[in-house]
Amino acid sequence: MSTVHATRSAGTRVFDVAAIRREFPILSRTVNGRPLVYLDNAATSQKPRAVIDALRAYYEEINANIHRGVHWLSQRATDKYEAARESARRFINAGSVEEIVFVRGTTEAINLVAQTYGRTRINEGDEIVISHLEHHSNIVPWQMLCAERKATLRVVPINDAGEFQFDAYANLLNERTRLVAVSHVSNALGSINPVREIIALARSRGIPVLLDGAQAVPHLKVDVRDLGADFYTFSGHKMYGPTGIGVLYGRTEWLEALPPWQGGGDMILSVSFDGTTYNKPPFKFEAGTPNIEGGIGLGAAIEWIEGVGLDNVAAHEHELLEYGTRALRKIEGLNLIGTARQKAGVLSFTLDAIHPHDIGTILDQAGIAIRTGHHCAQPVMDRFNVPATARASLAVYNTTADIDALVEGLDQVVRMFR
Ligand code: C6P
Repeated sequence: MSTVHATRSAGTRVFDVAAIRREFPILSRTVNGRPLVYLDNAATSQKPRAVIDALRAYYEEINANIHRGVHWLSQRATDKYEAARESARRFINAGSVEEIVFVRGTTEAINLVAQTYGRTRINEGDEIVISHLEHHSNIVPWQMLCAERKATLRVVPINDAGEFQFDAYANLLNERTRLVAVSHVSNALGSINPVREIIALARSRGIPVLLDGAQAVPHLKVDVRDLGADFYTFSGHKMYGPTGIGVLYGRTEWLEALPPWQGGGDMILSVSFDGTTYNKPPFKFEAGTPNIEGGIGLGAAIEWIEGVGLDNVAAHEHELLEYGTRALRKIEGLNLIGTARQKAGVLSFTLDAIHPHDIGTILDQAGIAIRTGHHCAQPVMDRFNVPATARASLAVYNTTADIDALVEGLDQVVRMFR
């Protein structure tokens, strides 16, 4: 467990963001001659020393293939990798480690469900319900599946604030609905969806629910059992861990019932030319040598977050979001897109008619990293009649000084274009 950075006593919060920042080596670098201001955390977060050290220690001390070797190194590597699975279980409060499938990331997790649940449970005339807020990863796999299975995709609308329309959702559910797949938190707007209610309604009608948790787990405490989710997906790289590793949580009854997706080593019990028997979950879904360093790094990231405390993360980011919202609203011509009442640390905006790519390029000259474009959520852009937005997204190491730098950078943008 890493250093505890924050404590709660008698209801007061002590939160040492400067100490947290010192744990992220990259945050002390300069970019274009200016101190780095990193506000592109929804795309990927930076990594603390604890994660970088865990990756290095794996290669320097225990590198070996896992689940296969009787030798000492292989056993140490297997133990570390499986300990990370237990950390992931604890992190989202899954019932058992068998419910934690390691995958490449959220995209692969959703595709896995589409290829297993989808191909065996969805037939001609069936319906899948998603929302207008989804990332392409939670749209395209379902479109591909619907084309193959002759099923229909139904889309829950959002309002002008970027909020999920619950009544419309209730009206979309019917006896043909076979799955609800929605984001927990929107990457493009930051809206936090009412997932508890979404799940309760679907499950009361016997419909399973997949939640895309890519933008939720770094920012708020997730308890998959309390939520009642059937499937929950997330990516390590957005939560201070490495790229190329993520988690598909699936309830035991689903993972036992569903067929494997990819075939290969590790996912079998025995193979002969007469047939193959499959391993039990989660290994049934983990063909081939996995991302061992990624799993171990994800375990380190989870321990690091637990050391800070997700309540502290959420409270800090909420304060910053409010500070940033107030500051951006003062800029003439700036239009905040995504003003949901329940919102995570995302500030998406347009500024006059200035193209977001120009905004991003000018900010970059000042060492400020934001994302510009459609954020892999083109239907959200269409909903607000914009081709793209500029998006600043927050993490636990951001400060009000970062927001001030952003505002100063935007003033500079305005000066150049007006
Ligand atoms: N969003 C962003 O800048 P992967 O690439 O598999 O780790 O995650 C895909 C994904 C799925 N769902 C949501 C809600 C996401 O935000 C993302 C990734 C990044 O917003 C990169 S496009």
